Amino acid sequence: MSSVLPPHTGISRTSVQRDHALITPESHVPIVFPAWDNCESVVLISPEMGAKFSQLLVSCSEGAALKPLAPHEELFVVVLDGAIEFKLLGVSWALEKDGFAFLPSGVDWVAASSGATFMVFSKPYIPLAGAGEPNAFKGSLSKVPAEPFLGDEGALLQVLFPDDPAYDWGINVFDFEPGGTLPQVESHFMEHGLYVLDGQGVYRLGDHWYPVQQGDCIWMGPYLPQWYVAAGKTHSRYIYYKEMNRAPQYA
Ligand code: UGY
Ligand code: MN
Repeated sequence: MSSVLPPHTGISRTSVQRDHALITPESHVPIVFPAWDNCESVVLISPEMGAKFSQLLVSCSEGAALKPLAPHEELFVVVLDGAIEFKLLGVSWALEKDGFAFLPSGVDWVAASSGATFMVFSKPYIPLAGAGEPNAFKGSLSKVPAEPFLGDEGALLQVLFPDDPAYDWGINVFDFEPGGTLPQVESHFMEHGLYVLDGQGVYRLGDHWYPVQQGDCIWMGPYLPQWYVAAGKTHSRYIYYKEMNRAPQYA
């Protein structure tokens, strides 16, 4: 996405605070991981800023080859553009735009792409006695049903993970009609990592109100007061990470 900010002014909408962060495209700094050939990654959220998970925006070119960066970490990948093919557990998964996959920790996988932009969420897996092991799965955003959030038709929610305590996190997509809002100012112990897929709005994060738009990323730490209004003339959509199915001390 092109920046609307004038060059050479030192101005950026990026703001990193103790309990939240807004990371906007003009401040992205891509890096190359040795295990990911022909890929550049922007580490949008990481434990370095106080989060317990990571969120990466990855751009791959012709001949890209990837394998797990940290084998103890579970991964969720969603394709924003192009295509990527995963091989794991004896199967091949070809993901195109809107395709997503969950890869459990400890599973050996490789991926190849001739060009793709995708988002990765990852964290160390936290087991729960008696809950079983999470399985790999795949899907497409275009096929997951959207339900009104708390009965509000202006805020539709897609839940991408199975409803199963084996999974210690979830990824959801919110689709707001223009003027749609989160129904309450939320404050909860679970963290969020969020990426705006479409449109624009205003996000309340603690005592700050930030204009946000497609391409922006937000980290919300535990208990951060949060609220959103879709402020543009079109729908706005965001995808977000959330801890699930674990008591606070383990989340
Ligand atoms: O699931 C959630 O906690 C969600 N309603 N939060 C958010 O969108 N900031
Ligand atoms: Mn929330």
